[in-house]
Amino acid sequence: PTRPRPKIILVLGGPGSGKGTQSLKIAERYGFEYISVGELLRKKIHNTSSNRKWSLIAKIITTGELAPQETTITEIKQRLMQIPDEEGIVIDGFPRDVAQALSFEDQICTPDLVVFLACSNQRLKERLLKRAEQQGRPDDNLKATQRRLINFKQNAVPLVKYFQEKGLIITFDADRDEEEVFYDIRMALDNKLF
Ligand code: UP5
Ligand code: MG
Repeated sequence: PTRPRPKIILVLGGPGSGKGTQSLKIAERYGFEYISVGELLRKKIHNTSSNRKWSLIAKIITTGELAPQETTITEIKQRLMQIPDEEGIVIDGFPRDVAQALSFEDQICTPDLVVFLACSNQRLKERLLKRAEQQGRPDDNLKATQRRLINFKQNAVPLVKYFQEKGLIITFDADRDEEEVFYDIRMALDNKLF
């Protein structure tokens, strides 16, 4: 018999909402593959030197704006093709808006579940500031952070509504402690996916 296709879980939320943190926990708990789309783009930039297209994308991301949709989807597709037979795949930080959600469904598939990490602006800022001190991603500067927050605010409501209408999204209060958030995610996933 052919294997069923892997379960696809999208993890969405503002910058600093804990997408990476919670996605990794999901991947570990359920033995799923993990893809961070931001990381995918940053790695590509790092490994592609003196290429006009990717230097431009590097600039876009450093200012906190979104990379071109088709480029992002192409990268996701390529990454998905490298993944062997998996039970599930957690995709962190994609789609960023409704247009991207439509393209994802068109070109890849309809997700099985969307996890939305709802976080107050104050918390998002605090966490990004703290991480900037520890690691310092190129887009963790003040200006880019503001841009990321604004873009997120603009796109989040229609995006959440889009997945809500499809009955695919679950919202979690992500202002809380990492473990508390994950406990609720785990309960929801056990219930919805298995
Ligand atoms: N932390 C996490 N959870 C916590 C909790 N519950 N309590 C206290 N602290 C908590 O967490 C952020 C920090 O907070 C960490 O220090 C963590 O320990 C702590 P993290 O899990 O890293 O949050 P995350 O939501 O992943 O934050 P991130 O900054 O990665 O979100 P962004 O959405 O900004 O980053 P991403 O990598 O997804 O995208 C970066 C850029 O890439 C975008 O701005 C865009 O330019 C580009 N991009 C696209 O163009 N298209 C895409 O599809 C994707 C990305
Ligand atoms: Mg992240």
